[in-house]
Amino acid sequence: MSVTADQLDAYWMPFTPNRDFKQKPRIITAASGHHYTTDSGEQVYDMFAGLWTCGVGHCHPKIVEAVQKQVAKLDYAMAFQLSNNLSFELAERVVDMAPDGFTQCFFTNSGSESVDTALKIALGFHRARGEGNRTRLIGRERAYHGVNFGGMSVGGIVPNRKIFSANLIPGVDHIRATMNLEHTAFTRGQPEWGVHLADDLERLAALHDGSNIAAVIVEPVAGSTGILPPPVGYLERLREICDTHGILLIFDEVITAFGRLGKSFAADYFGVLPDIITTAKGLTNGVIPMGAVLVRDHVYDAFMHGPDKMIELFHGYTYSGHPVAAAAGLATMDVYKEEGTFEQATALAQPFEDLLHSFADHDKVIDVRNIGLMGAIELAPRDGAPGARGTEMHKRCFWEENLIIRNGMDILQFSPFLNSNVDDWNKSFDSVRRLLDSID
Ligand code: PXG
Ligand code: PLP
Repeated sequence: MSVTADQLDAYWMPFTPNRDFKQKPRIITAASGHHYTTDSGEQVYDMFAGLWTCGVGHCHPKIVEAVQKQVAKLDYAMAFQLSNNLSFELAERVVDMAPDGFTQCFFTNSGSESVDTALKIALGFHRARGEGNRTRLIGRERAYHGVNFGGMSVGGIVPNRKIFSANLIPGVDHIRATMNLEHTAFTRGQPEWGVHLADDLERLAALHDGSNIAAVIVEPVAGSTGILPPPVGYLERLREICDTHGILLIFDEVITAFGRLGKSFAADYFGVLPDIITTAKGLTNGVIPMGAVLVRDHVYDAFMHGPDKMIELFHGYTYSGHPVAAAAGLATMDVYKEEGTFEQATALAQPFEDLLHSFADHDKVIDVRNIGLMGAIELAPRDGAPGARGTEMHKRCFWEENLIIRNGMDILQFSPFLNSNVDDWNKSFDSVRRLLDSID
């Protein structure tokens, strides 16, 4: 069942060079477990677990069954002033998994919506406490926080911001990214170098006065921009500075939540407690779009004043807490527990690290980085053609090796399943090496 050439036109694809793609499309028609089926019937191994989404594999029978049952029972119920039973159940389950003190869960439909929701909650929190002057938001260079206006503004990816530059939200500043190949190349896990970069936040607090800053948002491990594990002590230092100045700390865990580092949340993995956590992706194993913002009690409590018939937060989505998505989420939480998914991920982190770092001495490789089940191999760019080598690797892995990897410019990225088989990885990395040896 292939897409015909004239059917390719109407779909404006996201984050894709449309004209190039449509000359030679790569189209998936089915998936099961760790493999996709292409429109030409090939089985392709998925080394990206969807798009960081499908940690326990594609079309997991338990999640499929839950969704099928739910869609026939309750398709949708009005989300404002009314709700469905499953959204309450899922909120409770997620909050139970979260670090101590996280008591509330606000549902969204994506990571981008989770980020904009979290930023709005941060602003509302301060205002509710009589600190409406705290409006400044701090992000970080190289950060990805989705594509909505708030997330784009605190984000630090230049091409994503470039054409919107005049219309980004005002009052945003950025601290520096934590990577510097001179100091951190080929580090396994967290680099020893770079804790001082957290002091950028102290500098911004001195510049603007800390009392004007609402929140700082960081990915505990920067994902999209090529896997940047935080320097040792860095997240702890951010927490300290936030405490000194009364700034809320938001961890954007759209990628890192639900087992990617072998724990429920990166906050647990690093032992650093933020005030707000944003999630999506692994919440439903990618089966139905859904995100969630987790909030600590002091943040929620600040809103719970005034007449109890008043809406406390003027914010929400038509599909917040969608019952079919919530059914997928509940089944996903069951699978994580019953199959010991996070323990599986923990056990796989070392073999994954070893395989990645076996590329360290390759002449086209300038860095290898990893933490948990997040890994990157950074290639030297071709002279005058940055990104060309990485893109060619992605395409040739697909066409010649039946393997999905992702590239951001010349950084090859790997987001393996949390329940991967190491034999599949051995084959996949053999494929990567074969191609790396043969390309220009
Ligand atoms: N925050 C973070 C930290 C993310 O990683 C988003 C927000 C936005 O989520 P939505 O669901 O709106 O896409 C993300 C998404 C990549 C890649 O190649 C990563 C994401 C999306 C697409 C590609 O690493 N992360
Ligand atoms: N635009 C219009 C005209 C709408 O009526 C709505 C919701 O009712 C939205 C945007 C927002 O859609 P959603 O709640 O799905 O984010």
